[in-house]
Amino acid sequence: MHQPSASNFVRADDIRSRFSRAMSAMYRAEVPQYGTLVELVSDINAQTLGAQPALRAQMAQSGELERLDVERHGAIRVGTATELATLRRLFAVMGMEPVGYYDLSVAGVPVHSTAFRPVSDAALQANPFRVFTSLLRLELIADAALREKAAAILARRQIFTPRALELMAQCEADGGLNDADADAFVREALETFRWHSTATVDAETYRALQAAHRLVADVVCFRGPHINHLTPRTLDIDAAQAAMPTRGMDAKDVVEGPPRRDCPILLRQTSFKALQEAVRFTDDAGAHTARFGEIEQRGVALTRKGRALYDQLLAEVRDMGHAGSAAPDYEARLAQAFRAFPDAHDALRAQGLAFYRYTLTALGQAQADMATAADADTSLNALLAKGWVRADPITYEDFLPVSAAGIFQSNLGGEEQKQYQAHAAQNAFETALGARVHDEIALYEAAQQRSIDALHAVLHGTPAVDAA
Ligand code: OOG
Ligand code: NI
Repeated sequence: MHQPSASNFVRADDIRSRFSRAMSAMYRAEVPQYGTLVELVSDINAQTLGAQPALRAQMAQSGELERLDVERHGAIRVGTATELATLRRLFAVMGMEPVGYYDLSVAGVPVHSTAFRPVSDAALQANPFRVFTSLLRLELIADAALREKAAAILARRQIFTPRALELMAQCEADGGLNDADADAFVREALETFRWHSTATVDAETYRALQAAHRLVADVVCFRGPHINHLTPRTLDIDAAQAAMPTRGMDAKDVVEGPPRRDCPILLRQTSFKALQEAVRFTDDAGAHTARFGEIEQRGVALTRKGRALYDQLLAEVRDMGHAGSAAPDYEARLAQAFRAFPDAHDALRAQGLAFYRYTLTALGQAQADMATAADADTSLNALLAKGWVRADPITYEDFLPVSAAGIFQSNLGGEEQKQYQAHAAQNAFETALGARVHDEIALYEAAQQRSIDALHAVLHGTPAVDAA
């Protein structure tokens, strides 16, 4: 009988780091073009850091420099509630919790999604790796016979190895995994995300499901939810986008998300289009298109007010001429519309559009040490004005539904335009998941508030609550 002992447990953050490293190595071996993308990003990051010594110094100081080359996210799609709920348990072993609900049906993609990610400041700092996880909405397949067939095919598969299931249960029972078990867990978990070049269905079934939607075929016809992309962080996404073709990559047409700005907000993403790969159906040879490579650049997290402004401006641009992001002047229109979004941190903060982490400066610490602070005006604005406190942008750790739909398109050859009469079904998603998802904006709000409470605890010995 094994003797669990908390002191021997590997930290969940470390298991997540081991897992993301193993995924990266596997995906580079499986999709060589992804390795080319990683090299490109690393070259562009080196150039950017070379040209901006201040950025390099700041990143070195915060510890970000050493983590620059670790992957930031990946994505998978599953077919059943049991698969989703078991993934929740698998990711929990690595300290990843479901955050956010994304309804992609509005964009013509028959899935809804969450992101499994670390939640605490310390865990995000240790390794922010996340997995965007989509659940197929079989009810959106119009043909009842095909829908039932898809459900029956999915019901027959087991996407987790027996040992992975055992280790999840062991971790839940004991509260952790020791070093050898953690390594075994990573090895076994990896099997779920591996590519299978043999489909579980015949060519005709594949074609019928593909006609319902290409993503339906992708989810239903294989033994597991192959990882469909990984995403490193770039320091200059426009330069990387421009350079992709010079290294033989077929880049998607536009960078998703906000335009290039002085103060980056939310998330910008682009990818090379999914590759056509040879597969074997049970009766014939064929091809399948699912796997690609993506890059991301993150900015400050927005408040509900900031997010509403973002959504409104983006909708204005996309509604013009109903061309979405396909129109040739998209970038110019995007930049034009976003002039209405303040582009200085002072303004973003003062107008309550973005979240910041407040810390005491050396000057503020000196005042606290001399106990002169207790009598002073300690509203945040006063503290910032006096230079006792600094405000650092809180990074956006989540995804954007319109952008995600644009990234999904890289799988769909661009011509797939389905319309679904569906609406968001967060309750159904959470029932399948077996848990509620975190409200992402509440998490940023709480992170900002923790930083404010910590300040006031130092300045007064008691936490205060004023956030403005
Ligand atoms: C997920 C697409 C969404 C992102 O970065 O927005 C995504 C998928 O293609 O399965 O990964
Ligand atoms: Ni992605």
